[in-house]
Amino acid sequence: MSGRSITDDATAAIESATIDERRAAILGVSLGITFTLCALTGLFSWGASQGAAWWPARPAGLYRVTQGVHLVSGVVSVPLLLAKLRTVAPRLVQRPLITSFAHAVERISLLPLVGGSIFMLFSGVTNVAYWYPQEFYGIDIGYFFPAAHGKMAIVVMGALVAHVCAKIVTTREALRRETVANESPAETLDRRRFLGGVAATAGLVGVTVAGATVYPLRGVGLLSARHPTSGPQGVPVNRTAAAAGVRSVATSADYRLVVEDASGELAAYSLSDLRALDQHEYELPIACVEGWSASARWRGIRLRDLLAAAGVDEAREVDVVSIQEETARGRRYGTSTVSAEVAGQHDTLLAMELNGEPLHIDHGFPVRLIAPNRPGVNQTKWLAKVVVT
Ligand SMILES: Nc1nc2c(c(=O)[nH]1)N[C@H]1C(S)=C(S)[C@@H](COP(=O)(O)O)O[C@H]1N2
Ligand SMILES: [Mo]
Repeated sequence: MSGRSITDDATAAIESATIDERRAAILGVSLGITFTLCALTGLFSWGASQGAAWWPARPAGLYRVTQGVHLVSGVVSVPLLLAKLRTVAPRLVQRPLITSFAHAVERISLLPLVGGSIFMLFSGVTNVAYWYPQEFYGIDIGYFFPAAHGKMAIVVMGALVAHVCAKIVTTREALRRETVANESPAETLDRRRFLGGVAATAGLVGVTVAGATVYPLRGVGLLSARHPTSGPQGVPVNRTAAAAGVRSVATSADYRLVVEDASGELAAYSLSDLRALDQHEYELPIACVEGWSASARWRGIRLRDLLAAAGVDEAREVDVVSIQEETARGRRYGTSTVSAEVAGQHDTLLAMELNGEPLHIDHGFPVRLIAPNRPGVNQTKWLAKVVVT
């Protein structure tokens, strides 16, 4: 006590945050950034896969970037969230549980925030790892996880906004204070080690999953489910022809690509008919919702040329329908809608070649759709029909 008055000590205490406050604030701000990035890119992905009018046809590689950011920001959030929960855990059980109305609101908003965040990260990471359980103890749960991932995002973002409003003042103050109350040098070291460890873990998982989409990092893509250059013709495969049950129809000599509208069939093309049409080659990425992406050279017929050949004048909205639709397996992937804007692009192709070779059956032989800035899920393989809507 020598030389310092009580008021000095009191001021020092006021001017300083507690160890955990500062830790929680730093982790909170980091999570705020990763969650916001993840939510925005998730919204883009949802809009893009629904064919929302606001999702642009160009630049061709935009979805690959936004979905890569979605993947990395989501995965990096896992260690950040664990560290944050670890830091605030003592406070969650602090007595009295509720001190005021505002405090009660803040406590209650933690339930959807924490529970929802854990669900989001769990369902996201399991999707990336291709764990799509469709059955739970004999109960058909269909696409519960992918569907709930989108719905829960709204709950979590709402709770996050409420949480940020409730915490912004405390957080700002905890970050502004330079000293931490009653902290011994050993504790300072401990705090820095803890945060340093979290940052290193987050960086490490971030880099290893980014290997799924960033070419220079593919060597360290240990945690990525799909290596961007693995698979036939140097491109990963999501669902094989055998898994989709399309092998025999796709390789049949009777194969025809049919163009139809509400009035019925307008034209039908055999493989040699298709090969006789003008071919064009472009470099376009396949970018999966699971975050992996790969660039490739695609060669085939422009969709707009095919429509013109079938007597449909302008670029029109069409549905591209896979052989898979008729086998009724994986209906979700069997059809996708191509907007008039996308159908009119010079590089929206019905591809028949990939990286200089005839399209491999697992990549959609005989014909698949490939279009700029389109989520992989809508790059429909094994086409049977083009339906003018
Ligand atoms: N008919 C059909 N098309 C499909 C799929 C599918 O399961 N069935 N998977 C889609 C998904 S999710 C992706 S990411 C891309 C992957 O294309 P690739 O297997 O040639 O890499 O194909 C898309 N086209
Ligand atoms: Mo995908």
